[in-house]
Amino acid sequence: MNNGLGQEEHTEHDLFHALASSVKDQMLGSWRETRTKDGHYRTKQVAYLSLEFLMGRALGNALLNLELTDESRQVLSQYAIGLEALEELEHDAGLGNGGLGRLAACFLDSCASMDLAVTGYGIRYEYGMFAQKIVDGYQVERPDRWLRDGNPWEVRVPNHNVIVPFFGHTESYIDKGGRRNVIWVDTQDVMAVAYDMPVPGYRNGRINTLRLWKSEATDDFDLTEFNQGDYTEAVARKNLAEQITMVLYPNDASENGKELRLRQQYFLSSASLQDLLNNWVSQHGTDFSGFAKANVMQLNDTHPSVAVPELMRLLVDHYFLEWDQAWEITSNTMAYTNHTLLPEALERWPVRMFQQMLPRILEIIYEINARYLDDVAHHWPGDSEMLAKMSIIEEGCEPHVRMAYLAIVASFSVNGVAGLHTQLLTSGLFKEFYALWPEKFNNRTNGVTPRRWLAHCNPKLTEVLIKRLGGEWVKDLKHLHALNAFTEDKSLLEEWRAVKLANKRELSVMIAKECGVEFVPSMMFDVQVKRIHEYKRQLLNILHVIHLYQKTITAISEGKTDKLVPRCVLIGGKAAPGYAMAKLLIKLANNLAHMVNSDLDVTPYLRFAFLPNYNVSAMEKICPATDLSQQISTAGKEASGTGNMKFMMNGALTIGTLDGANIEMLEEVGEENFFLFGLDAQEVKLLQPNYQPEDFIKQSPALQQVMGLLESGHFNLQEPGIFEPIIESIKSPNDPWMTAADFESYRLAQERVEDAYKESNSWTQMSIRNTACSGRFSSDVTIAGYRDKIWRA
Ligand code: 21N
Repeated sequence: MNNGLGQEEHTEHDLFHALASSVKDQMLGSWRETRTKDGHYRTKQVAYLSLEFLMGRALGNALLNLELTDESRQVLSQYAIGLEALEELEHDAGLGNGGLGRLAACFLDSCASMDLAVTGYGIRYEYGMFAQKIVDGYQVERPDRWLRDGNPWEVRVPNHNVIVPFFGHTESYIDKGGRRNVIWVDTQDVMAVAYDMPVPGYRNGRINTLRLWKSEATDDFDLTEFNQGDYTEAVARKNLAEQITMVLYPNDASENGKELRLRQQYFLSSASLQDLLNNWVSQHGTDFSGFAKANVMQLNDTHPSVAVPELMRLLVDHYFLEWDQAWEITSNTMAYTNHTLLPEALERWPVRMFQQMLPRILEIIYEINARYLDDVAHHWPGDSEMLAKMSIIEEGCEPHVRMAYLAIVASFSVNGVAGLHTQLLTSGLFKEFYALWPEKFNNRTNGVTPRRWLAHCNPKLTEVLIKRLGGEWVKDLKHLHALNAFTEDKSLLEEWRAVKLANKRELSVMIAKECGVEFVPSMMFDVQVKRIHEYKRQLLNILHVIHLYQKTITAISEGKTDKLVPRCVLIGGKAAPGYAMAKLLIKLANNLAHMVNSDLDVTPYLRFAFLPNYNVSAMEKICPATDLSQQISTAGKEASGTGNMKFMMNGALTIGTLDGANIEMLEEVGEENFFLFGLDAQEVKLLQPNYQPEDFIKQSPALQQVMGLLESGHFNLQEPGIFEPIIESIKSPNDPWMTAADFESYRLAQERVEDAYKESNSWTQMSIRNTACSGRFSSDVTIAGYRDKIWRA
């Protein structure tokens, strides 16, 4: 191995870069071969279009997939730093908010590992997801300049530059053949420069590509302004172009409506489609008759759905296809994945914004809409209400473009991300579309890659698994089922317990460092890490910690502490910077943690920490060390969840509601190995109209006590009244998340957890069964579904 590590390398940081660069160099040959092979279009090419790719670190994953871990360790043995420590020096590529972005990253790993020709297209944000600091218990956001020290993985490929137009206006003319053509003129052009990142498959020689676009000013920008002497104006415009890919929007699960966001979406969509068409033309010329058979674009939510009218524009305006021909191609290449049912997350852009920024695109959307509404009129003759309801344009004093409708109309496939989610889509949000085109709708339950989320992040468990089962499970996770035969094997139980304990020890080192709280490995580790959102109900968890705190104090005063099951509770996650309630929940968690951890009578039984800056790399340490995974969203609100699967794979037990993929996890592992509680989606919907939280509070002495302590100001002695909005939300009949309604059921489920945890052997057996039954949640299974049922690749 050409390790590239010269004697002159001094800092550990240089060493990281040297190793990473050398690993990348070793991929270059296979990378080129993969490109050449796929360039011949023998198999279908898939473009996965996403505004987010939450890749995390690349080194450990690359070494695992390329089978270079041992060799690297050897090379490093002559230096004073271990491989794990070196891996820690890499900045996370935090180019995503949460589940949707991380799903895209897991999918890339699965596609490469399953030898599929899939290219990820995204944005090379200069600033990824913000870094979260906690100051006085409050979240403070810090910019994440992840490229500061350079990115050893990326390759700038300027020969793939394309130009993306903005603003201007349209004109039409009749050409020599008598055809009316449209040109979009006086545009402000932005250059898209491709940066490629390698995506190595698991030990199969394939290296796929993640192509990230950076916006730059075009070289000949504003020549007229220069000539008129407006030098400074012209240079200032340069910044406008470069702003587009400056920063990732950090509002997960809520639409934000900012103009710059729409510019990012169009920039990504246009650049990626131009790239795909350029590739096609260089191979086949301008005959597009075979294009739809050879290409498919998977839209990761509606964020890149402006790709629909953009593909029409390129085919009609640039390559002069007839509308019907272009529509045939577009509607046979687009596939749309929906990730949420929350109405506040559905993207709607003001028509006025399109008119200004993308005038040609708006014309095309109108044309698509007019033709599609003809179909609607045929299906529901005389029903003008239905026309208004299903129109891509939402009328009103400020008309909007409904992006989900645009995506559905143009796609041959629309999928949800878990069984319940898809069912709710077809029976609720999109039911009229389902009536019109039932054949478009399908479910693809999410998954996570077992390479990163088991083999890489949990080497100790991996060793145990390999010893018992061999290594096939890394490529086919269903093999883990064989573990079920070993649940009576005493030596396996011993090893399993020892691995969990060692992982808990490692996590407690991190928690001590990041939170200043000592987590004791012999205590139960109870974890909820995910974005902070009311629907995910971190509040329910916090209320339960308050209950445990009261229960512990009572037990101490009554001398009955022997009944307590000692536990360490961890919450982590980021709040969208503009989401006041989510930020207040973080403050409450931190104040509560301070109260709990400073009571030395309590800490033998209960400890509580809020982990700052939860991200992909933190999860790699957290999920192998977790005993109990909290998946407690209000039923019907969490589309799928994917953290739930990472915990299950690593042998955590789940306390959860019948929501998202939890339902399928429960199905796989059985009720006896899962702590189920709460209302189901239907019950939530039925209760909603006459919900009386006060009734639930009255019926639960435990919740009454918790509310009493919260309302007394016990957790905000120096800050009177600050938690009023939280207290109000629990007591409001309009609380859509119904926290009070599920509290008692949750508390009882937590008691079942304690009883189960006391029986160390049977707990370990349950843990083994969870890992054994997690095979269905490999993203390889999910991708096999996309491949066979959507892509036909
Ligand atoms: C998640 F700011 N959806 S993260 C689901 F405008 N949507 O909640 C989860 F740029 N993000 O249940 C599921 O497992 C996961 O997807 C994978 O399917 C997420 C939406 C979003 C909205 C706006 C913006 C950014 C992201 C912003």
